[in-house]
Amino acid sequence: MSDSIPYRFSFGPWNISEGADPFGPEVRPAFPHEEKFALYRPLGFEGVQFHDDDVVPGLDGMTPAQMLSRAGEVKTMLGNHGLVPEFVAPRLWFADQTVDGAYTSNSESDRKYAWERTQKCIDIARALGCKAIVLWLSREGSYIREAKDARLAYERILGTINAMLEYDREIEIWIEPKPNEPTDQAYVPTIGHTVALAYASKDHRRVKGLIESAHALLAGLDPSDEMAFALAHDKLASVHLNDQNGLKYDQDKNFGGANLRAAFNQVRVLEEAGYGRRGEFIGLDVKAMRTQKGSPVTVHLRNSREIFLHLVEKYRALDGELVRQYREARDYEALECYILKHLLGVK
Ligand code: GLO
Ligand code: MG
Repeated sequence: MSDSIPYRFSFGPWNISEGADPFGPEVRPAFPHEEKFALYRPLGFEGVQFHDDDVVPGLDGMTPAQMLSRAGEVKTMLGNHGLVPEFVAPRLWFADQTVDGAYTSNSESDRKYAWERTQKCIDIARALGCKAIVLWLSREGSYIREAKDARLAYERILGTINAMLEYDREIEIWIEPKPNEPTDQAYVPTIGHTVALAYASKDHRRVKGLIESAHALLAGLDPSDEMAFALAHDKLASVHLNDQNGLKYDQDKNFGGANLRAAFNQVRVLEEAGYGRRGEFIGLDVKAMRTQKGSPVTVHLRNSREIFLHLVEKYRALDGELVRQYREARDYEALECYILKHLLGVK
């Protein structure tokens, strides 16, 4: 496998996990956050994805000065490890005030909390030297449709995006769509919704998308087509590559672990568009299996990165002229057979 392929990889500290699920105890001891950063480079990763409270734990109870000083310390620590922050995301799903959503909560005071928290997240990102804010709109949705005015909810989300663009004129907002979990139905379920919100915003050039493979699959969509849609609008800011075995809970499986051909097609679409040449990261939002022994468990990150690079090589070894001829002849039977044999490594 060639490591000369110039892709930059990232993950978030939550991807080294305790193996929790709702039906049993955690199976691995918590691994201290601060010690995770030393693991990135040896695993082949240089980008760190953060939630605001990954950078500044307990930020709700801090003064702005305390918050910014802690963010400054993390910036120095990243530099010492040769790492860069890819994005910071406001964690709008743990506080008492976010039980019913954040920007779309029915409570005015809770919506105020969400906005203040978002401003703090932006301040933390800037103190860290990072201009990208990811919005995974976790609880913006409903469990029953009558609970919220959905039209108003979309207006509130757009209003927040515009307020963020005004609050800091240099940041970019990357929306990570997801159709469900923890809510029954989420308000920004697909990249189509994200791109529409971007164009409706006051500065669409600064509003983009982050596509997670599993989230697209949960919406019943093909991740490579979702990526192609965003790329066609020059709105693919980042990806969370992983995999998902059908319509169930969000699995965050290893990239290619459920459907190698679908993983190949994501790589193909990214390669065809020259994704990464402007510094975009290959983010891997993968979780180790609950059954895996050890602490910390990081093999899933190493393996997913390796599979990605193997698939890049597979794409580059594809006979593009043959593909072109099959397309022109509308011989998709032959094309499919060629692709499957190519993936299997047989002639
Ligand atoms: C959950 C999401 C989550 C986000 C992360 C960054 O389903 O994938 O892991 O990617 O919170 O915003
Ligand atoms: Mg994700």
